[in-house]
Order: sequence, then structure tokens, then C-alpha cells
Amino acid sequence: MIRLATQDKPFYSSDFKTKLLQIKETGFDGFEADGAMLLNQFDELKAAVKETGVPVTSVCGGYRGWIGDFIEYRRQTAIEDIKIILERAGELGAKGIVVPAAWGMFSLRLPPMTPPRPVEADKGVLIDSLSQFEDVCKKSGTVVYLEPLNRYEDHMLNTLDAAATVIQDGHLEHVKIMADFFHMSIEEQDIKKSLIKWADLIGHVHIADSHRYQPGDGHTDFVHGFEGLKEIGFDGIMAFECRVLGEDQENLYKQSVGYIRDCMKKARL
Ligand code: LER
Ligand code: MN
Repeated sequence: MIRLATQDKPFYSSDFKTKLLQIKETGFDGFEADGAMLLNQFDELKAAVKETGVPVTSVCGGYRGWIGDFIEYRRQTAIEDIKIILERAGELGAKGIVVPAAWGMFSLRLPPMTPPRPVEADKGVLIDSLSQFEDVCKKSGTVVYLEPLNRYEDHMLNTLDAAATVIQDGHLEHVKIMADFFHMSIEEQDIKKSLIKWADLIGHVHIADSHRYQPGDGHTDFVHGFEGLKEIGFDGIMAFECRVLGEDQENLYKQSVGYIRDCMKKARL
């Protein structure tokens, strides 16, 4: 069964136990933690999960550098940090970590347009980084969710096709595709069709509306995309990754969870 999770929000407490209880009260099944929480506050987080029974379903970000970093020592620190996060994610019962090639490092659609590393080298670098997680994923029972971002946030992986090619060419058994509705609404011709095309590789989902605020506030057709998830039998985690537009933030966020659960029903998810 699909579980709904949320990333952290400014209106949640900084105390983990209170935060997890607030997350449950908003209508979510679990928490998509920041990787820095696992790196720096692991014992507190683990204790809060145990005490509240609210799970950490997944992890996103929070490590140093990027797996496709132009700077080699930063790529190495990303690999080092992600390995630790994966081990700890396994200990927490979380499914894995969301990892883009890079975020905000370079865009081929903005000046200076020419990246410092030839684009032909990107795929090899990504496969080299990702293959270093295979052992730790196997031991910890976790997965790396490789995330294509829109063209303004990353130049290496923008589409589900591009992420799938890296996974297939690298023969990576513990890497799946992270499908983000915000990025897909910019880069995919038809979200439903793309999800169906890569059925076997879709591992995790992020949702935000067209303007990257709470689902229900913009013009993304979630039911259409969810029909694709229904068709492929997706039963993983769907995590909210958005800011909240409006004044009564907590209440609006709660309404958005209701809206998404309704879209799921309409798509018979
Ligand atoms: C960034 O736009 C994003 O979607 C995050 O999930 C990055 O991993
Ligand atoms: Mn995302």
C-alpha cells in the first residue's frame, strides 16, 4: 500500500518526538528525513521513532557534495556521507535515500551554457558513484532513488528516460527512479505514459503542485499521473516536497493531504 510522507516543515517542532506526532496529526504515514538528521542527530531521531511509532520512511539530501559533482573531493564526500546515511536508514527501517545527480550546480539552459566537464563524461561519473552504493544497499536493505530534476536545477538528468539509462547501463541493482511530479510536469511529455514506460524502475515519488506549493493549489492533474501509478502497481512512498502558500500553513497543509487522498481514490490507487 502507498504511504504518504512529508519532508520537514517550518511549522513543525525542532524536537523530533513532537515533530513526528505533528506529522501524524497532519495526516501523513511517515517522515522523509533530511540526511543531515541521520548524520548528526541519529540517536535522537531513532529514539523518537521508537517512542512515537511514526516511521522515517525515506531520506532526502543533507549530505556534502553531489554524486555528479564537478569537484572530485566533493563527489567523494557525497559518496562517503551517503554510505553512512544508507546504513543508518536501514537501521531505522527507512526504504532509502533520494539522490539527484546534482542540485543547483549547473544548467545548460542558463549562462554560461557550457559546463566545465564535457557532458559526455557525466554518465560515467554517475555510474561510478552509484555503483559504490550497491554493497551497502544490499547489506542494509535500502535503495538509492535517483532523481531527475528540471533543466534549471540540473544538467545531467532531466527525464525518467535519462535516469533509466544510467541504471540500465550501470547494471545497478539497488538504484531505482525517483519520480517527482514537479520536475516531471516540466520535462515529461505525459507523466502517466512516462510512469508506465518505466514501470519496473519507479521506486519513489515526490509531489508538489505546478508552482511547487501544496498539491491542490495549482494546476497539476494528479489523478492522471496517479492512474499511471495505479497501472504499474506502485506501492512505495509518496512524499510531499513543497512549500505551503497561504496564512494558516498547518491547516492548509492538512487540507492538501485530504486533497491528495481524494485524488488517489479517484485514480483507484
Ligand atoms: C529538488 O528540486 C528536488 O526535487 C529534491 O528532491 C532534490 O533531491
Ligand atoms: Mn524532488
